[in-house]
Amino acid sequence: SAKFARESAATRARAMDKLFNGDAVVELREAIRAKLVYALGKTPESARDRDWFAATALALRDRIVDACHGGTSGKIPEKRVYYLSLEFLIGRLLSDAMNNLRLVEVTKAALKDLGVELTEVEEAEPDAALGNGGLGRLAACFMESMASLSIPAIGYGIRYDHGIFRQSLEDGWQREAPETWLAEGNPWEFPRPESTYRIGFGGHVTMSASGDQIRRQWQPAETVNAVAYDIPVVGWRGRHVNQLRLWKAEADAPVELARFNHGDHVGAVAGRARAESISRVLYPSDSSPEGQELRLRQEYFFTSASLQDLVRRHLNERGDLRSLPDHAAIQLNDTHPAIAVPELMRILMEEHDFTYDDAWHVTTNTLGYTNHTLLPEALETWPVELMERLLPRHMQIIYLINWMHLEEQAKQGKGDAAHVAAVSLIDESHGKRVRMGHLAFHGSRRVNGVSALHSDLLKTTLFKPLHELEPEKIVNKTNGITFRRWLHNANPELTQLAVETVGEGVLDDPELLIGLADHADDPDFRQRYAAVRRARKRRLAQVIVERTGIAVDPAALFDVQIKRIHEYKRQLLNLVETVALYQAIKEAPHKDWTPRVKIFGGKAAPSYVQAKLIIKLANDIGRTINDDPDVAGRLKLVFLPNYSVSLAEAIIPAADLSEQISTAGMEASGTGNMKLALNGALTVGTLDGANIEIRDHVGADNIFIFGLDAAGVQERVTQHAYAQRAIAASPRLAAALDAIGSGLFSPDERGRYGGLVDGLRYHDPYLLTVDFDDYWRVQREIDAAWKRPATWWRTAILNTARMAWFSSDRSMREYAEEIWRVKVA
Ligand code: B1N
Repeated sequence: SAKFARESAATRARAMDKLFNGDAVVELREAIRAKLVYALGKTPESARDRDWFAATALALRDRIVDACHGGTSGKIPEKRVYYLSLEFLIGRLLSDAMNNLRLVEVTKAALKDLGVELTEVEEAEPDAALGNGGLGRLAACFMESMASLSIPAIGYGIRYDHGIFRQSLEDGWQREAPETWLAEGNPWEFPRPESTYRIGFGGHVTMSASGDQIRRQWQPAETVNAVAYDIPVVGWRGRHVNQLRLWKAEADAPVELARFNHGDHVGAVAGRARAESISRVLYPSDSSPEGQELRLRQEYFFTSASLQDLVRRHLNERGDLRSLPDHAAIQLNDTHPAIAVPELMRILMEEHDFTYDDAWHVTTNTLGYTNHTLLPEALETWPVELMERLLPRHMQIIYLINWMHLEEQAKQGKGDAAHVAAVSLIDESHGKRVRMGHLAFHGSRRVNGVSALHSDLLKTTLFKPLHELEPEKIVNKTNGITFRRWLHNANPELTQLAVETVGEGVLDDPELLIGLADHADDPDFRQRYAAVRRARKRRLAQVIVERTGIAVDPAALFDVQIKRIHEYKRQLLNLVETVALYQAIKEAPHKDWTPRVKIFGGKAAPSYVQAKLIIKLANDIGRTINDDPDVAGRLKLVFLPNYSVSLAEAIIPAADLSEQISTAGMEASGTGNMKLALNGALTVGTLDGANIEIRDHVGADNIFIFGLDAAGVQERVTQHAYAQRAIAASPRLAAALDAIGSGLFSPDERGRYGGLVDGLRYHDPYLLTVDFDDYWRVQREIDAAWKRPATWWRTAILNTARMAWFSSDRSMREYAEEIWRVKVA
C-alpha cells in the first residue's frame, strides 16, 4: 500500500494546508481590519473600496517589511546596483505584492470574510504612472526582476505629484487632465525625512590656492531639498526586497522668516512654489525631450540627490570612496541622468579631495549608460549658456573632461577638425550645446543598446566615431519583461493552463514554457488555449462597450496596436490600411471577409500636433465605419481612451494580432511586442528592434513580417520622390489617401486631413507609402490564416512556448554579469 500511503499523505497535506491557510486567512483578515480602523480611522461599514485597498496594502506592506528584515536584505551586500531613471511606470502594486508573497488566495478569502470583493479592491488602486511608455515601464520590470533575482538594488527617481496626464476624448480629440495618484495618499511608501539632501542651482565658482593646487568650489545661489520616499519592491516568493527611492522637492526654508515677521505672510512663502515645482509633474513627451529649464532642473535634482545618497551609504559602509567601483554599479537610464558624470567628478574632487585622474578612474568604473533611441529629435543636448547659468561648476568640469578627451585624440594624431567635431562633447554646429549622449558614453565603462539591431546601429551611426576609439565599450542587452506581471498576474487563466501542462516549475523557470510546444498539435489542448483567449476577449469586449459605447463581437479577430502615438510607430499605416479594407469590403460586400476589430490605445504628447491629429483620424474613421451597415460584422475600429499599464493588462491577454509596424531602424526595441507574443498574439511587424529577435525565437513561420528592413530604409530615403512613385504604383493606396484627404471621414471639416495626406504624398519620412502594399499583402495573409483555426492556435501556442528568453530576468542576469559585475545566485 504504497499507493494508499501516498494518497493519505496527500490528504493530510491538503488538510494541513487548509488549516494553515485558514490561520493565514484569519490573521490577514484581522490585520486588514486593524489597518482600516487604526491606521485609516474608518469603520468596515463606512469604508469605500479605496479604503479597503489602503488597508490591504498596509497589511501586505507589513509582510513585505518582515520578508525584508528576515531575508538577505539586512546585511551589507558585496555590491549594489543603482538604477537611475527619470521614469518608473509601475502601475498598480497590489496584485504584484500578493502574487510575489504567494498570498493571492489568502487575501481573496480574507477580504471575502470582510464582505469585500478582491477584484473591486484591486480596481480601486490608482496606477503609479510615473513614466511615458517603454522606457519607464522597462525600469519597472527591471526593478521587479532584480528583486526576484536577489540582486541588491536601489531604483532612484522622482516622486512626481502628477504622473502622465489622463487622456479623454472630446469629439474624437485628445484632451489632457492632470493625474492625481497621490490625492488620497500612497499606502506603499515610507517617507524618509532623515534622508534629505541639499541640491544647489546657479551661483558662481570660487577659486583658492592650497599648495600648488587650485581649488574650485561651487557657491550655489539657490538650494532645494530632496526628501526620500521609499517604495519596497518585493521579489518572487518574497525572497528579497529592494527599494525604489523617489525624491520629492521641498523648499529649503519653507518660510522666509524676515518677511514673515514684517507682516508679508504671502511673500514669505512665495519662494516655496518655485522650489517645489521640480517634483510637480512628469514631462509628458516620449522620445522627444523638452529643452526647458525645469526639465534640466529635474534631471540634476534627482541625479545629485541619488549620488549624494549612495556616496554617503558607501562611506558609512566602507569608509573610502576609492573602492566605490567595487561595491557600486550606477546605471543611467538614457541620458536623463547623464549629469551624473560631472556631478560624481565634482563630489569626488570638491568634497573629497580627489585628483582629476583619480576621480575620473572612479567615475568611469562605476557608471554604465543605456541608450534607448537613435531618433535625432530625441537626443538630448543642452545649451552651454543654460548650463553655465544653472550648473556653472558642472559646465567647467564638462569642459575639462572634453579638454582631456581631445588632448588624447591629438596625442594619437587625430586632431583634425572633422574628427574633433565628431567626438567632442560640445556640438558647435548651431550654437554651443552639450551632447549628453557623448558625455554619458565617454563617462561610462559600458554603453548598451536595447536590442541586437539597435546596438549594431549605435556602432555604425550615432556613436560610430566614439565606438572606433573604444570598440569594447558598446554591448547589447536586449530588453525583457517581467513574466510575473505580464503573464502570471495579467493572464492567470493562461498561466493555469501552462501549470497544468508543464508543471508548477514554470512559475520559477519560464524556460519550461517550451514544453507547451509538445501540445501545439493536440486538438484538445488547442481548444483549451483558445477558450482562455475567448474568455479574455469577452471581458475586453465589456470594457470596450463600457468605455466607448461600441459593441464588438468577441468572435472577430482582435487586431491591437497599443503604444504611444508617434509618427515613426506608424499608427497611420494601420489607419490607411483600415480605410483600404473598408473600401474593399464595400466593393465586394458578399466576399467571405475575416471579421476584425481594430483596437487602438495610446497617448500623444500634448504638444505633438500631428500625433493628436492621428488620434482624431482614428476616431473619425471609427465613427464612419462602425455605423456603416455595408461592413457590419466585418470591420470595426475602437480607440480606447487613457491607455495605461492597468488597461494594457486587460487588453494584452485578449489580443489575437499584435501590430509592431515601425519604420525599420527607428524603434529601438519595443517591449509591448514581447508582452503580446508571450500571451499568444501573432505579430505583424517590420524587421525592427526586438521584432527581429522575436522572429528568431518563435520561428519565421510563426510571425508575419513585411516591409523594408533597416538597410532598405537607409537606401530608399536617398532616392528621389519615393513616396510619389509608391503611390503611383498602388491604386489601392492612392484611393485610400484620396478618401482621407477629400474629407470622406471628416464631412464636418473636409480639409482636416489635407495636410496630413499631402505630408505622405510629398515627403513621407517614415516610408509609410513604400511599405503599404506589402503590409496589405501580409494582412490578407492573416485574414486567410484566421480562417484555419487549427493552425492559428498552433502558431499562437508556439509563440507562448518560445518567448521565455524575453523575460527581464534574463536581461538582468546579462546586465549583472557583463555590465555590473555583480554575482547572481
Ligand atoms: O525605450 C524602450 C524601447 O523599447 C523603445 O523602443 C524606445 O522607443 C523607448 C525621452 C524616451 N526611447 N527613448 C525614450 C522616453 C522619454 C523621453 O523623455 C526618450 N523612450 C524610448 C525601452 O528600451
